[in-house]
Amino acid sequence: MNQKKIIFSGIKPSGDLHLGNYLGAISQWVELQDKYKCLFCVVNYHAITVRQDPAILKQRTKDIVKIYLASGINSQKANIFLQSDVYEHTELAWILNCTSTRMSDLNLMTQYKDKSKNGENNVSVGLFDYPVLMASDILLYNTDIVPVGDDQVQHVELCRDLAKRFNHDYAPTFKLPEVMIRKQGARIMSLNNPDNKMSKSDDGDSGCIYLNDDLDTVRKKIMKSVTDSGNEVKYDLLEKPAVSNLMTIYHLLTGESYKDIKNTYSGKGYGDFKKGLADVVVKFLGEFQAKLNSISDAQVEKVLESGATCAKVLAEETLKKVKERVGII
Ligand code: AQP
Repeated sequence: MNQKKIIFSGIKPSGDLHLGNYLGAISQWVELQDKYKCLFCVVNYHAITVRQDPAILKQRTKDIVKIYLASGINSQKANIFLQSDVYEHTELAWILNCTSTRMSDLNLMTQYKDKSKNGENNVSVGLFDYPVLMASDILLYNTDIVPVGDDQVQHVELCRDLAKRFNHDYAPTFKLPEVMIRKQGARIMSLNNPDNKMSKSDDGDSGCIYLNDDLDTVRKKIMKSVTDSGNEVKYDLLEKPAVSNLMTIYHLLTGESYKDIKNTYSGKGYGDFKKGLADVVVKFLGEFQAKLNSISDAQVEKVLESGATCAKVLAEETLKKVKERVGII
């Protein structure tokens, strides 16, 4: 029998989701659900690596499930579940911490370096260790492919290294997952600064288009976005990183090629292009938010209950094997 390959990916409820999360990750997942066996998780234990308001965290966790559903992820085809409903994630992370992870591995992680640059005294051990929990998320399900934005590539590579080390030190146990990133949209940049990625925990939110932003705010953010020197609308990452980023958003939401976008705005300048982009994003978000508002809390509960039950079957099997190898009774 030709078994479907397994896909795992997740998003942490550490803030409201933005267009980068949607274009870099979720929209890609929607395309994959017909071809692969997919598990899409809300990784809420990752969110508490930085301080969260408990009530907001609970709400955001459920809101992400609504976002998955509104984006077109079909819970009949893909398994949607919460990380905290399957305790095997945290248990495997502890085992991998002890058996296969070196401090030197985690010291190399650039995301940790970026997030702790204001001083390690205020940074949790969890933030340092979170790539190991992410490795556990992936390895528990015999994952073949991990579709992510490009900020997560280094963490998937670490996951492969930990799996190889465990397989070598004990016995073949884990499958080695491959990373999958989109050709375009793997790193949507801030509207204020094309050197920084659009991020949930960005200081100030004007560079970030949130999926739940009101539509007037979205229009204003786009009209205020930084552009590059000159006035020609063309895709050129070196000379025009800001305009190229805006063109990527336009391209991904409309399906129009960069060449067609350039031709449409030829001789018109940045102002007209931004107006056109604002129309595109507002249309997309208007429709998206209408779908989002039609999803009930009861629907979310139901999806999560069956998602956790299915995920647990796979996770238990892997963890049992791992504990056996390590000698944990
Ligand atoms: N700007 C982005 N462009 C493309 N993809 C992105 N992703 C995140 N930002 C962009 C992808 O979205 C998925 C979920 O990410 P996450 O929630 O696990 O955490 P993250 O990568 O750290 O995302 P944020 O928004 O930057 O969150 P904070 O600010 O809380 O750290 C991943 O596949 C990610 O690559």
